[in-house]
Amino acid sequence: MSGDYQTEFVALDVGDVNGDGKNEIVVAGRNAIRIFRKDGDVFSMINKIDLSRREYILALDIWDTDGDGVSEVIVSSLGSRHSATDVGGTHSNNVVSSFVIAYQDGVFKKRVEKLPWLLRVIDTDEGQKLVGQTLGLNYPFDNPIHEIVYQNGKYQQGKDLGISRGLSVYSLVLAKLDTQLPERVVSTNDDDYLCMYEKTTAHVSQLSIFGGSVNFVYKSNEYFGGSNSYIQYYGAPRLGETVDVRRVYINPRIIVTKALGEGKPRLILARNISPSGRVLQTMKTFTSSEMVAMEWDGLGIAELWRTRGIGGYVADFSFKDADNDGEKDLVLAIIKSAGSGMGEVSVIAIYKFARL
Ligand SMILES: [Ca+2]
Ligand SMILES: [Ca+2]
Ligand SMILES: [Ca+2]
Repeated sequence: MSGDYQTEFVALDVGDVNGDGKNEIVVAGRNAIRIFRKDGDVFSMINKIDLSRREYILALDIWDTDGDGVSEVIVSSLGSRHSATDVGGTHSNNVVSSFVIAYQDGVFKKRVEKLPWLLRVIDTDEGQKLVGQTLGLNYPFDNPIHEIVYQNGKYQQGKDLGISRGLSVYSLVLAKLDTQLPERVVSTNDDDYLCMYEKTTAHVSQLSIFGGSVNFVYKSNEYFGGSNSYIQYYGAPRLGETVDVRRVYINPRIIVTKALGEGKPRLILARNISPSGRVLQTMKTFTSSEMVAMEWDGLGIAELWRTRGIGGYVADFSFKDADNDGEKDLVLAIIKSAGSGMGEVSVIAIYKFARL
């Protein structure tokens, strides 16, 4: 466990971002990125990159986009066309302004900025892919999800991955959960249920009645994910409502992993727990959480294990070797006091996988 940081962590990932052969833990707040190193019992911050107050970071991934052996920091950010106070505010002011930080000549710098996609590195049956989704006009996640490739010094939109429009790029994977199954989309939906869909370019609203569509193959009974991070947008007023400003929450990532010596993939998910339930769309207060592993049991996606309750809200997590001992660790960005009005206190927790 790291010390306390008086800020709200929003995203975390692990990888070798400076090319020294060891992994770092990279954590984003709303407009700063911190790079940590875990060496034995010593946990230290080796770099902090302060960004403009106009940035509003939504997500972060570590991945080697150009294949040179050193990973880049891929950051999804919303900028504002207007004042900083509008950032993350009304959708009409939102403009996606993502960027990639690379280590060059001994310093971390923005390699490219103002990328138009909400970006995520997702697990697929063919390995990890960088994917992107432009911001939808009526609903943030209405647009198709494309692979993003790095070619000739530029990030470019590649092929459409056949993921239903309407699904968020941030909380999905493409997985063959059993050898007999095709690769399918596994995603936490807006209501925080875990869903599985066949690949299709149809909008998810056309598939959204479970059992009513051959493409909608599974929906969980339990909640997963849960987030305090959101994009606001204008939607058509619903019956009985006058306010048309909506929030869509950025659900935490889903990770696919395989246990050693086993062929069957499993999903690792965060579950943030709110004493008030998930009723109030505009106020989610999570006071505790747990990490859950799930696998396909032939009928549905069943729980394998879960951690003990965690005293805080999990903003993001990674399952990579964070302390460089050769074994993967479950690394969590935890906010201990989200929504308390007392100011945020964040910590990084590392669970040694052997102990799970
Ligand atoms: Ca390194
Ligand atoms: Ca690289
Ligand atoms: Ca480790």
